[in-house]
Amino acid sequence: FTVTTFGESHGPAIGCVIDGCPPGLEIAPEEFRRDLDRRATGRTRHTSQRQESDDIEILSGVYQGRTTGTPIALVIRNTDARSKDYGSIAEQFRPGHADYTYWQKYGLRDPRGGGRSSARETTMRVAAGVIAKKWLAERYGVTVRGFMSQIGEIVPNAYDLSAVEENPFFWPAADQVGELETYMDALRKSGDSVGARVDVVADGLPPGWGEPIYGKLDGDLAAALMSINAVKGVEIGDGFAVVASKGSEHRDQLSRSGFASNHAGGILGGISTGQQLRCSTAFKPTSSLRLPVRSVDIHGNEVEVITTGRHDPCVGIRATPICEAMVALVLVDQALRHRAQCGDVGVVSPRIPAQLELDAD
Ligand code: EPS
Repeated sequence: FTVTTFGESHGPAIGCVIDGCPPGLEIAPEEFRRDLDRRATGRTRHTSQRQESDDIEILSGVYQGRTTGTPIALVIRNTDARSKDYGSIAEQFRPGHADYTYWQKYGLRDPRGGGRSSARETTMRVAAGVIAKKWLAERYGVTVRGFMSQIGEIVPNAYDLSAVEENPFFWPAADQVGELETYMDALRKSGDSVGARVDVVADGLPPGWGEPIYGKLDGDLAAALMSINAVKGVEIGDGFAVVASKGSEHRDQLSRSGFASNHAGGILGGISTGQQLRCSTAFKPTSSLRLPVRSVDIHGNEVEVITTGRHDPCVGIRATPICEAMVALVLVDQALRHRAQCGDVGVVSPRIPAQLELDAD
């Protein structure tokens, strides 16, 4: 199950090709709507105000509403690019932006909307993720859900997943939404940006997905999540907190009724345990700011850069569906690989209880 995307933020269209999708999955263009809207710009005042309808066209791989097993090509036309916004910085490097490395690597770049390095690229990851999520749910009953777990210094005071879709931040604590709105309004007015953390949990995984050494489930998740623009860190389970923990605390004890805790995040030795999968992704603050900053241009002159136009004060606000999509894509791939090698032995194991549950005590 491989996905490649194509297109630039201000080109005529963006798209993706999904190779290796199992045949027979029912999929219709309208099924992409919900997740594409969750990720899109211009839906609330807390994100970039670019207005794209993000209507998907299915070009191939689906016949009479069902996947055929051949490559699925999806495309979305860009309709609201304003390339003049980039006129003044076309030859300048925004500090903290891929402008600099694209130029150093290729010696040329499409500066309009950041071209390929724009968050617009993530639209097609989300579209591919819609197919992955649907297959996981239908074939294995696996659900993949995300939420924002930090914005700046603010952390949730509760983890209520039913609150997540009821606010523009994917925040799991309803009573903090007002505080977040005030924080984001002040940040936007100041012209600055802030980072964020997004968690994803996947439930219903059988034990056995993932390869023991090369192609570890956690390795694939880290690579997939790290490949999202603006990501600077990925954690699995307790993540970097393991550094300060003792082995006697970290080990997840087993009993006849399952694991007593889940510090490992549902993965041991690169293979799913059958517990909830937990991962966390850190997004840096957006680098396109209207606050002036020192830099150089492509000719080596020192310049002051001011970015105008429409930008996200916190790109992490739109990242929850993107992280969900990347996790779902990895899980589909690992499910297919596991099935190819072992059949569905991980679903109904002949050796141990199939689905270990957290001990109710
Ligand atoms: C982006 C800048 C803005 C965002 C864009 C990401 O685009 P523009 O400069 O064209 O107004 O709106 O995000 C999207 C269009 C999207 O769909 O995610 C940037 O600098 O990365």
